[in-house]
Amino acid sequence: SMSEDERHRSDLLYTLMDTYIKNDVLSVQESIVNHVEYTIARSRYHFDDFEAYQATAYSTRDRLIESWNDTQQYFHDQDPKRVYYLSMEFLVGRSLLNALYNLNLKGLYREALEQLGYNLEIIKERERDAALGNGGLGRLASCFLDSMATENLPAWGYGLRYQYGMFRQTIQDGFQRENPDYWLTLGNPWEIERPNVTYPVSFYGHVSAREEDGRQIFVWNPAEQVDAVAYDNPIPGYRTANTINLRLWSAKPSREFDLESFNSGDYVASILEKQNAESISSVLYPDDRTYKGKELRLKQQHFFVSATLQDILRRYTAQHGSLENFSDKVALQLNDTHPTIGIAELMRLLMDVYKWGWTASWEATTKVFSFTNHTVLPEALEQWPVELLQELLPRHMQIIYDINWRFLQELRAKFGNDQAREYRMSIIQEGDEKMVRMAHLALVASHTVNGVAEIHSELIKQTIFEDFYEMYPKKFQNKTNGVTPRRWLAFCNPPLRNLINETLGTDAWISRLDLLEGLKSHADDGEFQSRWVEVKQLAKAKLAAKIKELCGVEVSTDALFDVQVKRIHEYKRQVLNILGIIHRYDQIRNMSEEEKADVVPRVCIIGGKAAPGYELAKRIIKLISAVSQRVNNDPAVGDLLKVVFIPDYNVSLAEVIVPGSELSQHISTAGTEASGTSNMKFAMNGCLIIGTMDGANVEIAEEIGDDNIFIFGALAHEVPKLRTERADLKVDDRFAHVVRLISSGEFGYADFFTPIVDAVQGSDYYLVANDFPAYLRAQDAVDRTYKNSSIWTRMSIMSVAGCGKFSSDRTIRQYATEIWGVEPCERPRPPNAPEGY
Ligand code: B1H
Ligand code: IMP
Repeated sequence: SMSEDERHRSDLLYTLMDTYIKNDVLSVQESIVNHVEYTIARSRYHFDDFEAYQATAYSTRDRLIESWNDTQQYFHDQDPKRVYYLSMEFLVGRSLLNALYNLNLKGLYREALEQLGYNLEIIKERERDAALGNGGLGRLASCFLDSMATENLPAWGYGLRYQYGMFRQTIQDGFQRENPDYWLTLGNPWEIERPNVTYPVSFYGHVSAREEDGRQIFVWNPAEQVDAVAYDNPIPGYRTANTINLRLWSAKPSREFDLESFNSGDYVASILEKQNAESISSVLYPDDRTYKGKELRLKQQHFFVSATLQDILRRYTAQHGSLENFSDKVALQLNDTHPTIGIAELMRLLMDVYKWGWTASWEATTKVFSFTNHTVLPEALEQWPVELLQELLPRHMQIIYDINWRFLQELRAKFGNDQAREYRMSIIQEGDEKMVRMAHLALVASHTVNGVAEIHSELIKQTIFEDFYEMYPKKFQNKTNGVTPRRWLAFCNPPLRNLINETLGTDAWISRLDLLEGLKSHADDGEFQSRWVEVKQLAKAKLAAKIKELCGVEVSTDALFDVQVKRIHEYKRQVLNILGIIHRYDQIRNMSEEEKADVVPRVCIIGGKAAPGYELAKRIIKLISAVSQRVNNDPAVGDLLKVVFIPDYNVSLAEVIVPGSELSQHISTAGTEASGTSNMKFAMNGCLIIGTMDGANVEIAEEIGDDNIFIFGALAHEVPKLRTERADLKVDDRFAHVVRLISSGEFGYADFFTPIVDAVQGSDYYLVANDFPAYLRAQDAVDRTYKNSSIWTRMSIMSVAGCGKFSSDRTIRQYATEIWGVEPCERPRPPNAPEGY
């Protein structure tokens, strides 16, 4: 029953928009050239590769916006239960090729650009990585977004729009230098600023109480207010019409100016002080897995969750008229404890703003939150001083005390009067400096807690969360991590993708990774094997060129490419790797020419960032550099061994390194690496793994078969005892010898390396000495196997064939059904959408 005018308007809009952007070469060219001229304001007759990249990105973004708008409209109309993934980190990497591939437009754009005189493969390199994360935890969040979009879940990600992402690492003289990553300087075509989506976020001040209708009402009178502005980043699913949203918050001076400071006379000083607000979202903390009690970090956390929850509540009430049924229709996932202050913030919003009582608020809060733990390392567990919380967020501190009081009541009801237990489990840690244990708050208020690999999920029940497991056994789950097979196989390794497509006769495996199993029956086929080897050689050549470009070292693609790339941390044991390399070097230089003829040549590739304040990790980088200097310039070694440290390891480098690797090292002390996700990426690309029985390695071995992986070392349950006995360990002679080479100055800088030497000779917390002989044995097995190309290649094929489980699509489906209770909501393809859209 539209009026005539309405129908006319609707017809007009339909004609204007019904086209969607046309999928023919000329239309794509038109769109790109239009953006050159009208968006970036360059001449269509002269634009360079970077400008071509920008215009192509804007053209792609137009399509994303169409799909984003229609998907959000569809979610609104269908009104399914929604899930929000709350994470302080999203390690996005580059977006151009990912978007074009997911939209199935890569070929079209390549052709359109080619006729204009540009090469897509070249211009895509001009995109800067969005590095809004540290490592595995942040990249996992980005893989999850890709899978949530692909699985058509009504989901959004929420995070912070840091102006400085993960620092850029350079190596000077073998030492790490940190350079700021001001990634937004040249603009970011992928984001849509929403100046009208803005929320005030408050800090400091005091709480007052008053009676209202016989109830106590608390009022927080904050002393500082900052605005959060939304930036939307469209996340397209793979070959679906759904595009979901990653909403990132940026801090801006509050629009409300507070009269007091402005009337105090110094206008300019007041403006400058307001400008400080922007610092809240300016920089990503680069401390991976170590908690530092920085006030600004807590401000970031509160800023992030407060804006997010206000946004979610606003959207909900706008659609439903009230908050009724809120907790049936919304799931909130906490990525580690970093957003845990959101529990107190939701309680505050429900009670103080929406005027709900405690019971209703608590019921809703505990129904919506679930929590993922990513580490058992004690130094990573977040604890905020009560004093700091009290000052920064007085109302939240009050709520946390109330939550704790009720929790302790529950504890007494269940276990009677058990002081020791209360002391251990309380959300407040007593002592000289009282602390709020964020993990305990998350555990009490979440309906589910999960670990990120089987072994890790078992360990948290036995160690850090033992008491909570006893109290709430049903809350505990496992969700083994996964990675998106789009970015990490299909898009980063086209030759392998094509070979798999041809062999399986379909590309359906790209969204149903279990289908890779079909490769098993080809594992022994000689002809297939030689094509497999060819594919790997292509990727090795690309990696070799990268190494030449970044390190200036010429490496032979006939050598075995052996890789360890990840954050530098003692628990990941880059030291075990480098000691093994020194041992190999020492052997080679003492060999006769005859013996040398038998050596499998190796290129040892190491990369990763050390947290700027982590001294020992920085010394490890210097040690690797020093060893590589020595080895690469020793004529007695030649091509038999090369050692390179690749600077500034990041997502887009990983996309070159992972396909080009043949052996990758995941050698953490058993029980320390919660999961690892690069292990999955390497295995998926036919790279064999040398690793310990830790994290997801355990499940990878199970899936691909333990004869297809090189496993060594102490087991997690043996580690505690080995630590107590470490002082009495009779260390292997070869271990003593290589350590002596370092301390005697063989690689220079003997004094500088002393803390490394002391760490492995002293308490050796990560049991490097214990695992050294087993590690060398495993490396021998690697060499022996590599000599038999057919066996090696078979193992490589079996690795890929067994990787089905490690798709983040599987992980996300499990979260959806076993934790969130959300279902797919697939937007139907528009009837007038062009072919392949
Ligand atoms: C992981 C972190 C982490 N675990 C604190 N914990 C951080 C902790 O900035 N912070 O304060 C940043 C990161 N990251 C990793 O998560 C695990 O070590 C990996 O084993 C795991 O694969 C990954 C994803 O689950
Ligand atoms: P893992 O710790 O080896 O499992 O690596 C996790 C993932 O984090 C890698 O596969 C990369 O995608 C990503 N990553 C990006 N930059 C870094 C970094 O500097 N250190 C570690 N991981 C990184």
